[in-house]
This record gives sequence, C-alpha cells and structure tokens, in this order.
Amino acid sequence: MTDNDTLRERIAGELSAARDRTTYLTTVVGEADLVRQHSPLMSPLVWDLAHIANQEELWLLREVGGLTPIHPEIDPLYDAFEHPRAKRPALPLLAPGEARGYGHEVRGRVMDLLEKTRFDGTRLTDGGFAFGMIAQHEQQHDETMLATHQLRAGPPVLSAPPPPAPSDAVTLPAEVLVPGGPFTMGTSTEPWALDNERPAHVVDVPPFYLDTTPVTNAAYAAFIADGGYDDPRWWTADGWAHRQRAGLEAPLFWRWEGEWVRVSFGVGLPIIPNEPVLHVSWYEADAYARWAGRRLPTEAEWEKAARHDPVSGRSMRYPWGDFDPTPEVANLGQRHLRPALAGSYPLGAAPSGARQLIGDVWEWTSSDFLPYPGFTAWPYKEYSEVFFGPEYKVLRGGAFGVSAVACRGTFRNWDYPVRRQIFAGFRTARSGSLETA
Ligand code: AVJ
Ligand code: FE
Repeated sequence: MTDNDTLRERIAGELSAARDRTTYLTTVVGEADLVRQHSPLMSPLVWDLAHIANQEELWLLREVGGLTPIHPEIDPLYDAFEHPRAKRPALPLLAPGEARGYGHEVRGRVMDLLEKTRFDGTRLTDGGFAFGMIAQHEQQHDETMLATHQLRAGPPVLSAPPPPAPSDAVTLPAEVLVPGGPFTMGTSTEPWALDNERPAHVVDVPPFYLDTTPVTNAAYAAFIADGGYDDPRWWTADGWAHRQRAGLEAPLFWRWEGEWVRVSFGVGLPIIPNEPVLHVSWYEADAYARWAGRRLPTEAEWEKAARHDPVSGRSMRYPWGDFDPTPEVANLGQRHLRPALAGSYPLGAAPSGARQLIGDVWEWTSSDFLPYPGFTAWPYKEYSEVFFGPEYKVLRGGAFGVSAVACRGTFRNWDYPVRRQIFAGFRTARSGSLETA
C-alpha cells in the first residue's frame, strides 16, 4: 500500500466511526425528541444532524472537490452564526428523514472524492487536513449531542459499561511537581491540528505543583458542606454576582435528597465519592480552588504537565508518549458515559505522574482563549478567531464524550465561564518555589 492508500483508509475509518456515533445518538430517540429543544443552550438534535452534512458538503464536496452545491438554499439555516441555538427550533429545518437522506447523499459523494484525492498540492488536502477537520467536526457535534441527551427529560435511552477501576489509586500523592523551565507549546507538525493549536512556540513555565487527578465529587462536596457557595471570599466579583443571580448551590444535575444525588443521562444515583466532579462552571472551579488555598492551572501549565518530557526535553503528542489513544490509556470516545474514578489509567500517566489529563473530564484552566504568537486563521475565521478574547476560558484534555480524533495534547476547547452543560471538571495547582525545582 502507498502512503496515500494508508491515509485514505484512516480517513474512511474516522468518517464512518463518526457517522456510527451520530446515527446511534439520533436513533435511540423518536422523531419528537429529535425536533424538540431540550434546553435553550442546545440545538434540536435534527439541527446538528443536517449541520454535520452541510459542513461536510461545504468543505469536502465544494471546496476540495469543486462540485456544485446540492442544496444551496439551506446553507443559511445551518450556518451557526446566522441563528442562535435558542431560535433554531422555529426554523424551517429539514425533517429527520430528510436530514438523514442529505447526510447519506453527501457521504456517498465524499467517498467517491476520497478515492480520487491526492493528499498534496493544496493546503486543504495536504495530509488529508480537510477530511480530518470534517471527521473532527462531526465528532465535536456528537459530543454536543451527548450534552443534549444529558439535558433531555424522560426515560433513559443511553447506556454503556462502567469505566475500568483504578489499580493503585490509594497510593498516589495528592500533587505532582512540574519543574520550571521552557517547553514547546502548540504544534506546527500535527497534520490534523486546528488553527488555534498552531504554531509551536517556546514558553517558559516556572515550577508548579498540580493535582495528580481531577478534583473528586467528595472533595467538591466538602467545599459545599463548608459553605463554599455562601462565602464571597472564595469567588471573583463576577463569579459571586453570577452565583447570586443564578442561585448556584451545587454542580448542575446534583440534587440534595439527604445525600447528594447526580442525574446522569436520566438516571439519578448517589454521587460516587472518588469520581471526578462534572458539570461545574469556571466560576465554581475557580472558587473551589481558592477555598482549597490553591488556584486553577494556566493553560501553559496544563500543557506542559501533559506534554513535556523532561528526559528528551521534547513535547510529546500525549502524556503517555506519541501513540494515539487506546482504551488502556484514556477514557475517550463515549465508550463509557461517565468519568473513571480519580487515579485510573496508570498507563496514561504523564512523566510528572499526573493522571487522566486526557479524557474523563474537560479541565477548566485559568486562561482566556487567545491566539498563540504567529496565529493565522485557517481555513475559516469562524472556527477560532471570532472567539478569541477575555470572555471565553480555555478547557483542556477532552472528556469521556470526546473522540480521540478530536483530542490531542495540544487541543484547545473554550466556553463562557458560566457554562455547566459541557462535560467539564478541573484540577488545581499552586506555584512552586525555585528552591524545590
Ligand atoms: C470547539 C466545542 C467550542 O461546539 O462551538 C463545532 C466546536 N465548531 N462546530 C463548538 C465546533 C464548529 C466548538 N467548540
Ligand atoms: Fe459545527
């Protein structure tokens, strides 16, 4: 097989894995649930379904293939910038059967195009970039649709086996030291990395300590029990105003029934003490960290902990090395519908000893979503550039709902600091002194 054939197979595999997940998430519920808006924060599932197909048509069939549009008249309906999510149910959207048919038609033509494509010569096809971008895009919407499922009322429809239990969690130190010094942040070589992950650049990071694992439900419940939600000392001014206005008292989907119960995909069960906390806003994560006498890590600290190999001095693709994620090293890909217990995945540990940096829960960082030095928007400004600025905070590492194709040591996610519907938790840090480095 030539290199082109190998790449073609990889692309075909990633596209079909994404479609399998999309199909599953949109066939476990009936038509009424597909067209309904389960939360003003989310699109109806049928919007995601046709938007996935529309983006695939735009980037692969039109831009790469030069083909004429199949349904140009529907483009504005599925342009995320034309209509806010809350307004989408009122649009004349394709019905579920039409949306599926459109997706099927686009995918058939994409498979023909893939056979003919040579992966060099244009920036869009180099290394299969546009195909990789579209596979990631569909998987990102599969994560969004999973969040819609979590917000959906009604009998449970999703199930999955529990994640594997940790082997040696009780012996883990609470925190690990990441020595000070420069490391390479971002990438200029990862072929399917998106524009905001580029270019690679050197950042000097002073020594710091990082929690070995994400903050657990038990630790977070102690913050609640200690009156953390009622003490403005722990909150930023904006955070406190939001906590008052929104009446926050516990993570989203937690209920007090004499003990804390968490509703997960329609099933309410007592919280699992040693499971990473999930569905907290940046404001809550930041307040918890201050209560604990610590702080959130910066984005650069997080990436250094996840990628820097002190032996070679090089930045790796993942905490465990350069090989793609496997079920043995990280909880990704919706194989399990919850995070694994804190301390799981010893084989996925970073050189510092930190666990679960990739997978399980997205981790809030203290950093605003900003471009790296030398950033250029590619291939469209609306993926990243229009979101840069202080109103968004960066999350890192992916979650159980994220596919490996859309998760790397360099991958950057972002959201408003009030948001809680995403699969987000966090870990805390503190600065190290130079003597300890
Ligand atoms: C990277 C998760 C913030 O969902 O808004 C999907 C991903 N961009 N379609 C989002 C995305 C365009 C994006 N996030
Ligand atoms: Fe999208």
